[in-house]
Amino acid sequence: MDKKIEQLKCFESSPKGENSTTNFGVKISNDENTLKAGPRGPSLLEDFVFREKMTHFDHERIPERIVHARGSGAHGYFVSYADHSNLTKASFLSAKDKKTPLFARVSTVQGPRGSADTVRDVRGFAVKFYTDEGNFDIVGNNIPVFFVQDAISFPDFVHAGKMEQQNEMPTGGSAHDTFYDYISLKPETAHTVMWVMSDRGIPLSIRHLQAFGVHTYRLINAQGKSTFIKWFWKPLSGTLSLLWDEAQKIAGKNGDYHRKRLWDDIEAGDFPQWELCVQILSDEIIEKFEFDILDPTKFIPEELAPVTPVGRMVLNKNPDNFFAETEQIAFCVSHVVPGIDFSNDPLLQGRIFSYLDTQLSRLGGPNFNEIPINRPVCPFANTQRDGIHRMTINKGGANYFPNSIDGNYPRPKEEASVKGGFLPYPEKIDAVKTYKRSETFNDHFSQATMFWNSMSQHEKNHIVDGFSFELSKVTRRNIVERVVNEFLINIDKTLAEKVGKNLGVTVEPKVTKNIQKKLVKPSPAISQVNLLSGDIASRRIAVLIFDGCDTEDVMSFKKEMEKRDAHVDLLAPSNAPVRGCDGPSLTPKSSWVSEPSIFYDAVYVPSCGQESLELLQHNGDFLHYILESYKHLKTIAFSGCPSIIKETLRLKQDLGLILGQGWRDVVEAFTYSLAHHRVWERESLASTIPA
Ligand code: HDE
Repeated sequence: MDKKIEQLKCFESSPKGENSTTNFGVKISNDENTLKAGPRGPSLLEDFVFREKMTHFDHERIPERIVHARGSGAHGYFVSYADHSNLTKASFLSAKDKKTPLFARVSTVQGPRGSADTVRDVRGFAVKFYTDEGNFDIVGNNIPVFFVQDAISFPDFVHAGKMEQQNEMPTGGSAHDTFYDYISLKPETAHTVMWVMSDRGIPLSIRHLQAFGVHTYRLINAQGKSTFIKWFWKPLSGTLSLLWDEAQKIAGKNGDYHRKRLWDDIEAGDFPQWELCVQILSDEIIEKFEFDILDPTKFIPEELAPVTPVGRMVLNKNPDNFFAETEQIAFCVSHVVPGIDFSNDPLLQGRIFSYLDTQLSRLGGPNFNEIPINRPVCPFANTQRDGIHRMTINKGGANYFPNSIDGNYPRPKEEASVKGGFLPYPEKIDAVKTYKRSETFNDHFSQATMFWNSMSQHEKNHIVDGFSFELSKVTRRNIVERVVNEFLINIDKTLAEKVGKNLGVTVEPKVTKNIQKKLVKPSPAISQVNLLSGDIASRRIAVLIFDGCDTEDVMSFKKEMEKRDAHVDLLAPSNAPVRGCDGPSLTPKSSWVSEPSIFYDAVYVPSCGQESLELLQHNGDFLHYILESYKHLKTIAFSGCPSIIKETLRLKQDLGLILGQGWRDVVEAFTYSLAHHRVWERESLASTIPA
């Protein structure tokens, strides 16, 4: 068992076979009636059992995170691929196969705790490594750049992006006036806004997210050598997204979609995995890079600085208690370990302060490090004492340093650099205090344009659709016009024209002062077309079963897909078992209505007899299932009954709409198409489908 899980075990409580008591151990004799003056009389103040229970309940909520309130977490571990001590003395990277326990939490940013998972938003991706030299947190996002360059702008940005102050709308979305007002007045947001309006803003699931540390950090080795790096998480399942229509429908049908998919995969033993990579920024690369490595609105294309895997993260255990673990975990950018250090990125510098500060109010005081999920697995000691909910019983006479009473303990490690104490990189600073921002941060549009130019045609279409949808919700016309004529136009003329056309805005570019633009080469590595996993492992397939279907065909297809590590669910018109044409009945997991096509990546319809075929042709739920899957560009296979496709639905057969006689006929084409995620060639035809 890993060290963290072992540590958490000490705090577990499972009251099997135990009688209930008050929190102070007094056995409770009646837990359904308050103490009253007679059965019909008033309740008595002396009823301490009732008062304790009710008081606890009244205080069961803590403030939710101001951003990233909605999140899902899991335990896991990290395995280092090698001894990376040439780069860093961080102990978790010091040996091949070294295993470190961790907890990861993935979140949306804007919405409150109860908001839907599939809204268009940035996703937070925070990982706490419980290393043997202290906790190390990488608090990253699924987008490699950030909206603003300096931490002092963060509160304004968040106020503008979250629900509007007068009416708390919209919940968890950026499609509103204040967001677009702010970004169009703040050109440095352009690059990140492009990523959010792209498919990256609507991920398929948590295991399909790429993630990034965003800022430049330093790695320091035992010789004191510093290397600038960026952190990069690459999902082994590929980087995949939903379609916007799908994302919106899922938000209504199952707000917990991402949370559930992660939970179910882990319960099924299908553990999500990512490679942790570093992008090493050698002096040569930094020189070639046309932007400042301290500017968090810029990212360094993989084509310029390759991304080297240093280890692998596996999420393999769901929390036992959401509040105790996922809610109370406290990520802090300041949690670094020897061998890792910060850069002077002004956004990062502000974050080093903000995270610790926010935990004080969220978790109620300075002892949040003692909450089980936050405790390091290595020993810890210092002279900090007392405060709300202090749990440690510090013994001995000295709560100060230096002291002569307790042998001068606790005291810092001598020769810290050699023996493992944290030492900052001794960067020489000789500067004048100023509020000025570096001029090397001035180019706000070149990389936004590069992002656009790196997209495939369908990805570009989605960005146009994303902006058009969002801006159609903005009520103030002057803001919409400003977005088109002073913001999008500086990114790309076609983008501005297409969005302008959809909104009825004439493109009349305003001359924006101080626009400096460089021609930056596209980066194919950021197009999701190039980020497929190449297989169908972990993908979800709906097999539609019904009275009269061929059960042998169903079960053989299911087995074939499971061999390829896909998840297969049998779904029927209702939750009742169906009768197969050949005798045996099949029990569905659920019904077509409660597990609609939007929850799946592909659909299979087994062969059946003529009688069933006629019933299917008149079953609205069935026809809707197929049409909606078709509209969402999914792989669909019919191992018989092609007349439904050809005559009833009049759909055009394509690479992802596979018709055959029996499962053997369709299985390879089905696998191939699903491995490509969606049938993009179908997109314009699919827009004609009324589903
Ligand atoms: Fe955060 N951010 N942030 N952020 N952030 C928080 O800390 C903040 C930024 C990120 O699962 C808060 O514990 C400032 C960038 C994640 O618990 C708060 C600035 C990146 C999470 C905070 C930023 C992030 C947070 C709210 C600009 C990606 C969720 C609750 C200077 C690199 C962690 C909390 C979790 C959460 C502040 C910008 C990622 C208020 C001041 C850039 C993943 O402290």
